[in-house]
Amino acid sequence: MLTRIRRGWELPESAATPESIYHERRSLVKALAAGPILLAGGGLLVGCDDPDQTASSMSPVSRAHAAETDPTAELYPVPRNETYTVERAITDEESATTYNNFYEFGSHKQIADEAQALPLRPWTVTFDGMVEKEKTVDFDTLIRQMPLEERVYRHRCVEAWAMTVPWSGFAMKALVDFAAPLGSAKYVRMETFMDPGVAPGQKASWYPWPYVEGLTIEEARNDLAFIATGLYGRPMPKQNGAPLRLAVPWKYGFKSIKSIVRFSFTDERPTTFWEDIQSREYGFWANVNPAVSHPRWSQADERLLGVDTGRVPTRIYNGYGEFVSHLYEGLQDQKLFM
Ligand SMILES: Nc1nc2c(c(=O)[nH]1)N[C@H]1C(S)=C(S)[C@@H](COP(=O)(O)O)O[C@H]1N2
Ligand SMILES: [Mo]
Repeated sequence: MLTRIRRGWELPESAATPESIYHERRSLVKALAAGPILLAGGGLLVGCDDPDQTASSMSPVSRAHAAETDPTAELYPVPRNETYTVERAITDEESATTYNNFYEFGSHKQIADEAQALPLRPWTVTFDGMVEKEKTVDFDTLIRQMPLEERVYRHRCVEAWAMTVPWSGFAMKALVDFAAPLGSAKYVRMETFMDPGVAPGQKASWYPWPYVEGLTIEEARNDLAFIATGLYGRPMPKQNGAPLRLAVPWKYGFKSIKSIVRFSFTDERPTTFWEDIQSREYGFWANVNPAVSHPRWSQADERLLGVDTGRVPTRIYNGYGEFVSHLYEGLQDQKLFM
């Protein structure tokens, strides 16, 4: 039996590189003892710190542009909703599309090349559980029924790095209305695609694949909860969670599940991917709070991707308290900030 071990992104950035190499070597040794884990494409599931391993003639950003052949490309750009404009500078596109967390493609940040293997069409989205009528719809049909807009949001990873990016997409509220949940539904559980043939990380059996996340219905209907289908005025790059991913900017980044295939409505709180791995460190709520440290590092400040300005203070609810703090009144006894 493999022991669950800490993975790269569970570490603060300062410690991530050396420790993840250490842990991943250990996990590799254990995994090899349990049987070979040679992956499709000939790679081994180990920390990939060697830049040559991800080098290619075409940068991920160029490939994001190549997504213009996407059948939804003509929908972009979409009008910006200025309600959510933030005071921070927008992160450069190169940083936001080349420094990613997407464990399906590796437990390191340089997964943009590997993620290009993900086939995006056909892509269906299933709505099931406590809904008026279960249904599966084609993404290209679904997106055309949604009120598209652009929102500039801050994103705060639990590892204490942050970015500010223009997402295109639609309010999650519109998707919840489309799903027509029953009045008795209390949570929405979301699931990422499952295809170890294209996503070698999913061959790692010590993770509870597929990636699962969840929100309460009230959170999902909150104005800030957003389903992102694009980035920087174009369809979503694969490495950022194409064709649709969640963006809940008041929560740590791991809540913002990528490449979603299923929305299930339920009256039971779903167990999420990271909660399943390490519930002492990653909870269901995961609201950003600089005053509540992660068990292994401080959450007081953060590093902005792509700039060299030093660390900046982290804010409660990542600065979005005016929109969301009311959701948590009366829940103070719960672990709202992990
Ligand atoms: N399916 C899936 N979704 C995921 C992840 C993942 O590994 N798999 N990583 C999460 C984490 S930890 C973060 S910080 C964000 C990163 O999004 P970005 O790569 O677009 O910055 O995606 C989140 N969504
Ligand atoms: Mo994250």
